[in-house]
Amino acid sequence: VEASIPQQLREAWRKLAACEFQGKEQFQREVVRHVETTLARSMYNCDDAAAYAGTALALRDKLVIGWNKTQQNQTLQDQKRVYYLSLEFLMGRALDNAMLNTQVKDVARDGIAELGFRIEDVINQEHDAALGNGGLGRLAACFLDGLATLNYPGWGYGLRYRYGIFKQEIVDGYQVEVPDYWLDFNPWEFPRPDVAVDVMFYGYVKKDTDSDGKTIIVWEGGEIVQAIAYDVPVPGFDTSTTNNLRLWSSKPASGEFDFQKFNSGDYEGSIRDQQRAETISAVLYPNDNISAGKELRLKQQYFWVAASLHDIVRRFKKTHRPWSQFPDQVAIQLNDTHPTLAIVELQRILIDVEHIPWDQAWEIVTATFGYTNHTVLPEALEKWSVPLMQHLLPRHLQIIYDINLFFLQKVERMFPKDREMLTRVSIIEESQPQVLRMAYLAIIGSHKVNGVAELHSDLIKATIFKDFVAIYGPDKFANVTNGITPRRWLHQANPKLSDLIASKLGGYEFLKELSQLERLRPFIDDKEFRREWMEIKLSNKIRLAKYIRDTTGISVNPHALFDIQVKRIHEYKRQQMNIFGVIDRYLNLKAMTSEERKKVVPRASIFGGKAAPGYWMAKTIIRLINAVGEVVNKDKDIGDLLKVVFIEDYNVSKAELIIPASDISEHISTAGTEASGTSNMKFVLNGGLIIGTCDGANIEITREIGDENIFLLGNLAEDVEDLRHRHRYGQVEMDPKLRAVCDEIEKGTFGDPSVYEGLISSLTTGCDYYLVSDDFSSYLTTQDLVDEAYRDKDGWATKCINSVASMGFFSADRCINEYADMIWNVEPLVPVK
Ligand code: 475
Repeated sequence: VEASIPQQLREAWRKLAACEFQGKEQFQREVVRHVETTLARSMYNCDDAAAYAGTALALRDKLVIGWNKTQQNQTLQDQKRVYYLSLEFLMGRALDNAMLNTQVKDVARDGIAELGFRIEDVINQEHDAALGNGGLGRLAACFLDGLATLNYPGWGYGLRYRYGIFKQEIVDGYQVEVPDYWLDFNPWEFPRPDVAVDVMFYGYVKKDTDSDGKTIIVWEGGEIVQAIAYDVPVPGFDTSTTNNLRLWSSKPASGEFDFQKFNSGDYEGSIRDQQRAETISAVLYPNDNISAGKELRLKQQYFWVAASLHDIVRRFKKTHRPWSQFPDQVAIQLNDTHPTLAIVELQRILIDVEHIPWDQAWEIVTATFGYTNHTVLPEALEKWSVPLMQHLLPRHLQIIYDINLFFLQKVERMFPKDREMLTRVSIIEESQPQVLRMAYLAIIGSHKVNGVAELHSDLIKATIFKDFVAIYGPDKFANVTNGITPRRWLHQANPKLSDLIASKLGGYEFLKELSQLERLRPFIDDKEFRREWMEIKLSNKIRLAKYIRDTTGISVNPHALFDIQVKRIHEYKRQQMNIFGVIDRYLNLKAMTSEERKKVVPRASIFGGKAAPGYWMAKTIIRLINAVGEVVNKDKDIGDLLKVVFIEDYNVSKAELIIPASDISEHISTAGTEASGTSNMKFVLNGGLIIGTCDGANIEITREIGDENIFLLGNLAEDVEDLRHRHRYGQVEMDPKLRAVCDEIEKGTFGDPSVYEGLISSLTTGCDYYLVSDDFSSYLTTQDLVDEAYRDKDGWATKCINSVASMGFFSADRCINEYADMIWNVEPLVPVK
């Protein structure tokens, strides 16, 4: 590559472009410079917010240098890259993570203290980047951290929503949604006005002839919206590699607004187009595991996919390679079916724009894409209406028809006479109106399909994608069990535990090679080590108890058993079973004599999580949790023995506070419904135990840590179908304890019982689809075992430490390496100095 700086001057340039601070003083100088000049403030009006801004900008300057070098190196090395397409990136806060990954936190803590601030207060000023709903979006964020840490040339592509997931407020026990305008001050993004892509919607398709007289297909006459790139640096841990997350923002293609309309007095009309265009990237759809099928969502998907592919193709074309080499240079991973149109868009570019024959083009396409499935819930499987697709993307619909035709021809050759097979596997479902089954399109257009935990990967092969296994053979389907980044979820969230582990293992290597946690085992019998370990747990519980008291006024005893369930509120996750269990516990306590009560293990039941705004049952569950809290927490008979807390607005930064404080956490989905779960891994890695069903990654966690270290309960996935059948035919007697809980609610103990009618009828007339009544008694017995185990403090500590020692497998790094080997075929690069 050509450099604009002459050879003889480059050394001087390099010296000035250093990735690190030259000590504390330089850090301080940079912070003060940014506060004084970038923000135009002085020490007389520098508050925590300004100190945050100064610190973030000082650090950002350093990140950018590593980022530039990485990008230049990746261009020079010209190796295969991986692109992770995800509609959600739930990044959380960036400052602490950037300080830790670049190892300047100590310098920053001291430096900022001498300027009059506490680093914790500064860190707490940052707004979460909450461009995601839950598991799927946070997984994408952990993957970016893993990719950068392992020096893979890997980019994320997403949407730059103006509003991330809503903020949750609890008013009179109910969830209220408040918009999350997070872009007020965001030092972590770089607008790239020069990276702009025109994206077309609507229009018509016509046949034409080119200059050689060949027939070509032209899609034109549509509405054009412009995609502008915003880049976010993603620093790896203990490496100079800083990868890129590119987020697209929408704006009108032609200037700011319509001058003609403006001049003719139609002021409102003049900005209408602008608003229409900007609406595309305005807001994240707040549904987790639900597909709403709205036109605007489909527009978001195509807008993002078209801009990203244009970018990827442009980068490839700069290398002047033949098209056949595209899959040797590019791997694209589809994070669920949300980006499935990328398959169609690449095929369109290859055949309509590059004029490559269909078969050759299709070979390139399928060799490029991999598809990850994250859910088997029927309501989450995306199906787009054919008339909507026809209207919005007429050329893409034609291509989908052709993909389907060639696919069905192949299936017919394989299974002659099996007409039902053709109906079952067709991309088009013959409903009114017809709909497109996006998961099928994703399978057909990818070379590998994976689930996210063993059970889940087996289930998709045996159920929703069964026919496709028969067609393609089992090798097209793989499992990559999810993982989490130990940098954020141990080192950042639980610095004391990370430091203790490092002191025993002789450094922080384990953060890059998590299986080294095994080496903790010899210390298990070391009394002092165990004491320090449990001391740290207590201090994390005190930290959370203080937060709870400050925000809710509820005081929880830090010595109580902290029982935590934090995740999206969903019927399949069964927060309902948890709160019903809490009511059962309350009833038992009320029935005890004061002597009996003395023997009880005090418990704090802590909940957190958002409900989709339109999800009535989920919102009712939140209401019930708060109502139970109101009654229990002020009951003088109960005191410290039971507290019920709902933490408002659960998000990534709150997870960092909550997870290290758990004694036990709940992962109690109906067997076969939670694809993996990732918070289960985070809790165990932080020295908490779990109570859970045989579902998702719980099963593999059990295998790794041993079944003596986990509290498993409930029916198995293989029994679910049968149980549901029995419910439908009224063959299930309700568990008496569950009946008693329902009666208590219906009596009005927790306020107007009509509020909770839906919750109760779901178990009775609603056929109890999530099988709460089938697992309830097992759940209660298992909770008793938890109490019993917690009484034995030493035994408990042994379980916790043993479990942490066995968690190496669940690192996002292991997971990324599996994707790289099995699906992407990409290699890490040697990072630049
Ligand atoms: C699973 N979101 C977790 C996690 O693999 C798993 C679907 C449709 C529309 C909008 N959002 C979605 C999901 O499907 C999702 O978040 N799935 C989750 O993916 C990572 O650990 O078990 O529920």
